[in-house]
Amino acid sequence: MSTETVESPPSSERLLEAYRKMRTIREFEERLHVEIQTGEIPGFTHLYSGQEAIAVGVCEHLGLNDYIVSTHRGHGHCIAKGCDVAGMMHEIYGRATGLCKGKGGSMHIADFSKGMLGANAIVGGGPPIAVGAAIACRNRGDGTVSVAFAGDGSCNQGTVFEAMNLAVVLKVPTIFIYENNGYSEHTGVDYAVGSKDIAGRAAAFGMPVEKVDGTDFHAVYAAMGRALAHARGGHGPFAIEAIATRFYGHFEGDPQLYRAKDEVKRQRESMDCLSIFRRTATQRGLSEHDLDAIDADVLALIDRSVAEARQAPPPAESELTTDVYVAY
Ligand SMILES: Cc1ncc(C[n+]2csc(CCOP(=O)(O)OP(=O)(O)O)c2C)c(N)n1
Ligand SMILES: [Mg+2]
Repeated sequence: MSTETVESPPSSERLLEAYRKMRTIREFEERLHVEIQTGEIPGFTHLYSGQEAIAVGVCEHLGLNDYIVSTHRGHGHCIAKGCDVAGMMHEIYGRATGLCKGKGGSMHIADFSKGMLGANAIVGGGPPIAVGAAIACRNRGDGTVSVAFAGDGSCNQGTVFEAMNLAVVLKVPTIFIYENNGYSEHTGVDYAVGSKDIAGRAAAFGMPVEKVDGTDFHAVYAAMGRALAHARGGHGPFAIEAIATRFYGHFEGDPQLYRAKDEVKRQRESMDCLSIFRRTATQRGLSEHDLDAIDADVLALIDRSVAEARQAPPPAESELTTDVYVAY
C-alpha cells in the first residue's frame, strides 16, 4: 500500500507524470501559437505557456472526483486535470469530435467526467462556482475539494471577495489559486493592485495563505499539499498566490506593446518551469533519457491531435440548438 500523503514529497512516478503534463501543456500551446496563424482555428485563444508548473503542481494532488474551475486561460488546467488532449484540440478547432462537440472552443471548454467544471470568459466568474461545488463536496462528506484558478486581475473583482468570504463563513473545502502572471490584459499588477499583496487579500477574509514561486513545480506541489491537508481535514478554504509569467500575449494576436522589448526573451531564459524542473531532475532520481522519451511522446501526441482535428467534421446544423440547457 502506498504511504504517500498529500504532504509527502512526490514519488519518481509522480514526478515523471508531472513532467509529462507540463511538457504536454507547453507543446500544446507552442503548436497552437503556430496553427492559429493559419486562420483555421475560430475564436479567441489565450495561451498558458510559462505557467505550467502552477496547474500541474496543483492538479497532481487531485483525484478524479475533486473539482477545478478554470479561467479564460484554461488549456493548462484542463490538461493538468486529465482531460483528453486530442479531444481538447478537436474542441479548439471547433469540431464535432471535440470535448464539448465543438461548441465551446478554447474559452468554454469543460469535461465534467474529469471534474473540470469549465473555462470561464468572465474574469472572477470561477471562484463562486468553485464555492458552490465545495458545498456539494462538504455535503457529500467524501473528502473531495474544489479548486478555483483565478488570475491576478480577478483579485480586484467583487465576485472573488464574495466567494472567499462565503467559503470562510461556510467553512467549505475550496482552494483558491491566484495565478499572478504580472498582467491583467495589458495592465501591470504593480499599477492595478492597490495593496500589491494579492495573497494578503485572501488572508483578510480569514483563511490561511501561501505565496509561492509559480515557476517551481516543487514549491507549488508542496504548498498545495498543505492546502489540501487543510481543506480535506475540514478546516475550510485556503489560498495560494503563485507568481510566474506568460510567454505570450494576453490573447493570440496581442502585439504586447506594454512589455519591454526583451522582456519575454529574458523570462524564457530565467523563468521557464520546464528548464527549472530539468535542472534538478537527476538529483531527484529521474533520468535524462526518461525525460527525453517523454518529450518525443508528447510531440507525437500533439502532431496526431492536430492532424486528426483538421480532418474532423464541424458540428451538424441540426445540433445548433442542442446542449443549450442542462438536462437533469
Ligand atoms: C468581468 C470581466 N471584466 C473584464 C473582462 C475582460 N478581460 C478578459 S481577460 C482580462 C484580464 C484578466 O487578467 P488576469 O485575471 O490576471 O488573468 P490572465 O489573463 O493574466 O491569465 C480582462 C480584464 C472580462 N472578461 N470579464
Ligand atoms: Mg494576470
